[in-house]
Amino acid sequence: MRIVVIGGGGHAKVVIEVLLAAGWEVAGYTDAGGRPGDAFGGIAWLGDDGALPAIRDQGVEHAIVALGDNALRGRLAERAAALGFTLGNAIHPSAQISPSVTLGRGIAVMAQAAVNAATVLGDNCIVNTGATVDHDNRIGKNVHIAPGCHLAGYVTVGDGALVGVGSVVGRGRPLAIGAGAVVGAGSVVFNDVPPQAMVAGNPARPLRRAGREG
Ligand code: JB2
Repeated sequence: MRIVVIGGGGHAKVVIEVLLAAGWEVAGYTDAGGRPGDAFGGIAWLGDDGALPAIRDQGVEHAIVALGDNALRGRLAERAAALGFTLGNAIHPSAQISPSVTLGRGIAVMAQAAVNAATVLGDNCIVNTGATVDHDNRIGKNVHIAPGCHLAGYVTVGDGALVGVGSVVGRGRPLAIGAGAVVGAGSVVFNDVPPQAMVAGNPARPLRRAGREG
């Protein structure tokens, strides 16, 4: 199946390699800052996002937004869907995903990640390299679970939240990270995090309010 990648930065490099490893045919990528002749791993820059309608007309049915910014990823995914693309999932072959997991669309699950029983992954979320998401989690839309995070069972992560690299979340009973919240790298989260809050440390404590877009 053919897919176009929206974004051409660091995250897109990883997504392109995951797609290729998973057997997708990558038609190319769009990027706001590309130049003619740009390519990564043999995958060519096709223009900025203004090229997407023509790419769709050429028969490319799938797209994935490969940008780390949660809010921008969500907006561009909506635009791609409005152009008639089906949002595809980039799941690395080494990722372990339980058969009872519910997957949305436009999701990236990177190498060595694990997602356990009865968890739900929302549209356009990222479960990054080596992260583990245990049973009965509810991961919202446009969430980023960064590399090396570990989420215990019954964790809810609201839309647009970022759980920073190497964080540990869970307390053996339900715990909620609110929409748009930011958990700083290396944090240990034992308590609920309010929407739009920014927390960090061990145990994680509030730093300040996050911006409107998390
Ligand atoms: O509207 C846009 C747009 N705005 C910026 N459409 C498209 N198609 N591309 C856009 N861009 C492009 O996103 C920029 O021109 C740039 O090439 C790219 C962002 O690249 P960067 O490497 O700065 O960020 P990233 O989102 O690919 O990766 C971040 O998030 C990842 C999860 C980095 O922090 C990574 O280190 C991280 N692993």
